[in-house]
Amino acid sequence: MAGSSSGSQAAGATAHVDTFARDRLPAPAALPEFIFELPELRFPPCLNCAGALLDRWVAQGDGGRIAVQGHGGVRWSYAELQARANRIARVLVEDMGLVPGNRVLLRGANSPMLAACWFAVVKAGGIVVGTMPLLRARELATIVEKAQVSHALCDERLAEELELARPQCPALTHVRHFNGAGGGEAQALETLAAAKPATFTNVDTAADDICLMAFTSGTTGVPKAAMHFHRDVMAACACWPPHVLRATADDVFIGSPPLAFTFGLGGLLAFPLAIGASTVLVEKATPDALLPAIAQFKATVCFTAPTSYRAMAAQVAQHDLASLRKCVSAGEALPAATRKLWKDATGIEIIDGIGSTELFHIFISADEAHAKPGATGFVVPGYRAAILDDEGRELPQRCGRVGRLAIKGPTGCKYLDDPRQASYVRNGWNLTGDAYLQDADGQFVYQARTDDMIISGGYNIAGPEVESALLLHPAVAECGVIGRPDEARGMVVKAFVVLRPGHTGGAAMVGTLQEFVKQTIAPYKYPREIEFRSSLPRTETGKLQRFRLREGA
Ligand code: 3UK
Repeated sequence: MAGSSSGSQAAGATAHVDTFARDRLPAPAALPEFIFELPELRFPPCLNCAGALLDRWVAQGDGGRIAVQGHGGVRWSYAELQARANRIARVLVEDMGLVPGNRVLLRGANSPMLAACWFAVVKAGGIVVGTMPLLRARELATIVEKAQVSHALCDERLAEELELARPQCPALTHVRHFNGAGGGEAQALETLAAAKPATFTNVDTAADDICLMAFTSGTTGVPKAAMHFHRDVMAACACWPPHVLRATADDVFIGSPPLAFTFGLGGLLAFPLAIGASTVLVEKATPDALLPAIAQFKATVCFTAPTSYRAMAAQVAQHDLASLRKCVSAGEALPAATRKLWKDATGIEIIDGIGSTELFHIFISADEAHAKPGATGFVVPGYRAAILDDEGRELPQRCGRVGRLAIKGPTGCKYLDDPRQASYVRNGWNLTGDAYLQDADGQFVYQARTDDMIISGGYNIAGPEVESALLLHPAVAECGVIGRPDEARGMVVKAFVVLRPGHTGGAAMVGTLQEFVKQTIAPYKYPREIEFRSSLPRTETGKLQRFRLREGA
């Protein structure tokens, strides 16, 4: 299947001495079909993405350009970032005994030092296992066990939970801390690194050697590890960024998603460095921290989630955002009301895009000129998209019927030893778990997660559409809509609403909001129940946890 019209990739010899990850790739028949139609996607057999993202700039004489900035006045050029990564790579290999293919857990909030550690692991042929800063010992232990992590580089300030996990983690034998308070800790990574030469010869990995494992819990259940090759990182850099984002080497990237989340790894590390631009890595990027950081660093390109744009829109006036020119939203559907709030506040049309951990980054998106409120956009060059019916057949293009979104491209789902590979990949397609339609203009319009569709009184109702309607009401700050099981109707539409300051919940507000929804979308979709909350359950990446709302209902 793969190969014929779509081209294939010449295979290089693996550099992995430790073949744990390679041995646990899905069987060939369980892999998605890969397509490499764009000429930029012909990769050499041997490829280390750290060389392509970082070393190449120094080699071509651009080592003096600023690569990464952070709080505390950190401003590293490409040459400085390279020197730091090289020294840490030496610590990994010479002091910590790393061999190519070993898994290295990285634990830290976004920071320049975390970026240096990421490159160090990749240069040394290791496999980065990123972890979200808020994870607890139990979750860390699950990851270490599943990925058989042998090494960890951990921010000193987040060391406690990792130490608590260690008794359950016999595989984890080498741990070093970084970003310490500056005390005389003898084993600090910075101290060890400072004693090393600033040179390192990258391990000559095959383009299809694995360079990272991204853990995804989805909304429930045991975490899955989506594995990506060196070539996948470069493929992502060659598709959405040049065709949709179109940033330049003079841009300064900033945003909130952690580097452990592929949305953040692409948007805040790989994409800026692939074009010789600079990135700002700040540890705290909540809406009230991100706005002043944009002003301070004169950032030009921002990556964050829809709820963050919504919260920031209200505070824009207090900050100088004159530098900002491009804003990217992903992780959840972007409600039309949020797009408008941000545009009214800043003049900037948000670039929405749907991506996934399994596909590494964005595969459907629209640039500013093609942004259509309520739609995600067009398939990104390099990818193909289809909408499948319940039998797995492709619906006619632009027919407007709702089905399952299916994607193929140069990247795709490769879970580490996981039976759920068979649910994400069917007949060569990656099934993202989203219900979508394609409208007459060719734009893909998000409906809901397939398991979040509400079927009430025989109607299919997409919770996010009801949420979008509620968000148009000035009293609504945030909301989440689910189906609550009901004897008579199968399910009833139930909304959980967080009100803006100055508004109070109660029967009158319930009636107002219900009437408002009936006036905005088809009346049968209105929420029969509304419950007021002070906040909604969200993941660390900003996704609404509808399953927790369902449990509560
Ligand atoms: C949902 C969206 C509507 C959708 C991600 C950009 O979110 C990312 O990865 P995850 O694995 O989740 C994937 C799922 O999230 N989703 C994401 N973006 C949108 N739904 N509109 C959107 N714009 O359900 C998808 O299947 O956490 C996003 C880049 C890299 C990523 N990993």
